[in-house]
Amino acid sequence: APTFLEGTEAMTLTRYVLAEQRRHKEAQGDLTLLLSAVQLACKVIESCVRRAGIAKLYGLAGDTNVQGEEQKRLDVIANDTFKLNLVASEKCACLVSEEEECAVVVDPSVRGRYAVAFDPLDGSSNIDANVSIGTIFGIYRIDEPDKLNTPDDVNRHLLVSGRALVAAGYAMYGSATNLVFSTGETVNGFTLDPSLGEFVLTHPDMKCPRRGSIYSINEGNCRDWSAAVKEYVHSIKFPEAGSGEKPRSLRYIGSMVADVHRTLLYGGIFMYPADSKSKQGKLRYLYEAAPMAFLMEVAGGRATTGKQDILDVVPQGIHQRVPVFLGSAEDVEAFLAVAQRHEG
Ligand code: P6P
Repeated sequence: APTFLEGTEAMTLTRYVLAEQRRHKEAQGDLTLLLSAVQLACKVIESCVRRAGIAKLYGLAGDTNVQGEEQKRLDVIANDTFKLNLVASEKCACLVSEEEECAVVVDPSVRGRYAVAFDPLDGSSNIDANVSIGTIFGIYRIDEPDKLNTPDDVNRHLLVSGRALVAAGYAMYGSATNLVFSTGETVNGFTLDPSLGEFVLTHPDMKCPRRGSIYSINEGNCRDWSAAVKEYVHSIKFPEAGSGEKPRSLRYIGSMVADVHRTLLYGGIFMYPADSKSKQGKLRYLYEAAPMAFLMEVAGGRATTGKQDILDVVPQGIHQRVPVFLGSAEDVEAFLAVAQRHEG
């Protein structure tokens, strides 16, 4: 087709979300507008991340600038960007951010009926090495938004299991910029086309392969793993003779969005277990584990703490951590069989 048609044929994220809204007659368009705010925030963060290296060179980001002013670090910029766009959508009642100790209650004059838990720039310690990093978000509906007056009120509404999620997703700032999200029926992946400034549908109806040939874990912690994790990892590195199994490949990027995105596409298992150093593991429930578990389950994968489905956990605090084992259903179930044997 002639090039001028390119921009008109693409299924953009904006068109996709509007089509989703039309498919749900009862929808009033609030989630559409909220997702539009999320999309815009991810585009702004993407632009900041892309420029950070050069900006830092000129002392404009993550350093002191020419006036000697302390520049905001990228994750603070990302947090401010995400928060301000969500508040500006007037669809949020409260926000929980990895960067904010307490929940943020939105002013009643611009309050909506959704709560968003987000990690504005997960993996930001990797940015100087130009490793893929990302934004993770989970969206909940708040039934009585006018009853929210203090962060404790928010806690009561947000300290619920991930089964209450109405949508979740992540943006990944890698060699391309992806935005992967679901409202519960299918998982769809979009890629930012810089020439259009639009996210374009590139991965419709993503399904996590039933089993994979990759395992993803920080082997540097193996001394502190539980016996079950040690046994499971050993079993996939040294398959029994005659089992017909080949040793798995290890891929560990150290940036959750990148490790989960690869697991969703290629299959395998991503693990961040609890260990003797971190009794609850490292990853946070509300804005890392639960949103990724939501996506994995919709895509046909599994996500467990080793004791229960991640989505069944009811967090006790907005920054609670949980052990994470997620990915291909057969691989996660093989780990669970080992874990249950050690529990028993
Ligand atoms: P470790 C990044 O700091 C992060 O929060 C996740 O994105 C990532 O999966 C994990 O920590 C990596 O942790 O201990 O292996 O460096």
